[in-house]
Amino acid sequence: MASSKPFHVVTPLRVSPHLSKLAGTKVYLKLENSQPTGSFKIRGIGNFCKVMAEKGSKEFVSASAGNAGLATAYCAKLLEIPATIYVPQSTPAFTVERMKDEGATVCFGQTLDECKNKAQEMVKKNSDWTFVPPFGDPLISEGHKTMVAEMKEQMESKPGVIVLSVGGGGMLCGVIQGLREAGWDDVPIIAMETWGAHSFHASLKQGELVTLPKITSIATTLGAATVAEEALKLAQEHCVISQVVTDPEAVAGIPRFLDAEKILVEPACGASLAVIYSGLIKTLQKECKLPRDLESMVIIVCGGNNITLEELDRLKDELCMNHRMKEYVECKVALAKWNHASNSGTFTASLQKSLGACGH
Ligand code: PLV
Repeated sequence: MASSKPFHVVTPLRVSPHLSKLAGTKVYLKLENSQPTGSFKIRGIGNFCKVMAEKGSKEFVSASAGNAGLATAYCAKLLEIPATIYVPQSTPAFTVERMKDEGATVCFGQTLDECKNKAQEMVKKNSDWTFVPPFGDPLISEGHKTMVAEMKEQMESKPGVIVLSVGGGGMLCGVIQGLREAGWDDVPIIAMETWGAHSFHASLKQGELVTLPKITSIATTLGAATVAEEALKLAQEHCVISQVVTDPEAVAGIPRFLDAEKILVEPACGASLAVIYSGLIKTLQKECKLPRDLESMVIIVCGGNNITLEELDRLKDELCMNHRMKEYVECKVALAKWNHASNSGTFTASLQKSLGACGH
């Protein structure tokens, strides 16, 4: 039965000497990875499920890339309400297993959008069932807002900037609303995404919602083809610096962060860490988008379940293969051009060497 206590816990906020040294400013980590379901998602989803249970919902049906679904399964179990979670095929087996361990039924779709359609169809047929969205509901923002209220309690003064990752923009909405309530309206936000999951960046640039034709990033939990309308609206009212990194940049910091902080995170979270590991913070300071004497920054360590050491190795291999393939194609194009120009049809030693270096 629903209790008055929230499902999320108050997470630690602590300084990272390792990242502070690299950034040249005091870096705080808001450790959302320490939530019971391994990511910040439980804050918003927990609030949503609690309210829906009070309204008499008899079953939860969610569509998620992993973390929102696990949060739904966890809350449903505590509320003694059955849950069905639709996940894209790309969701790792160990995340699916964790959802099942919480008692949920797991079904599959090709993409997150397909999962959403299937889940909503199921709910339409049952009037007392509830669709639990991964983002984009005021009750979800309401839950995510608590992160900022906690920061206010935990910090002596307001942060110079907050770094967070954007998928559908639920966390962004909650943080902006939380900043308003805390009287920290002037704290800028760096909103991080990866190319191939950059629907927020594209929308902000265009000034209207943009739908990506396909999610191609390996940061699958940032893979919302379209962000929530509210996220774009709030971002247009607040100082939000939208930045996009490559998949290799999002992954490169993960082992370094693990070594230094003993915390293993998903690429979705690696995108936020790339602000420091890829030197973005210094570029933003040089471009005067952030003050040079930045007093402090908070990185929301959003966490995530779609990662293990084995999965990290697999991702690194996949990225390396993609990189090699790109180099191979570039070499082939150069070769075709050369052949065309010389009309000799023979391989040059140097091009052969280049192709060899690409592993072909
Ligand atoms: N993940 C959602 C939506 O995916 C999901 O279904 O789990 N960091 C992590 C670890 C996340 O799991 C997510 C969202 C985000 C960041 C981005 O949060 P959002 O969607 O509120 O911007 C597509």
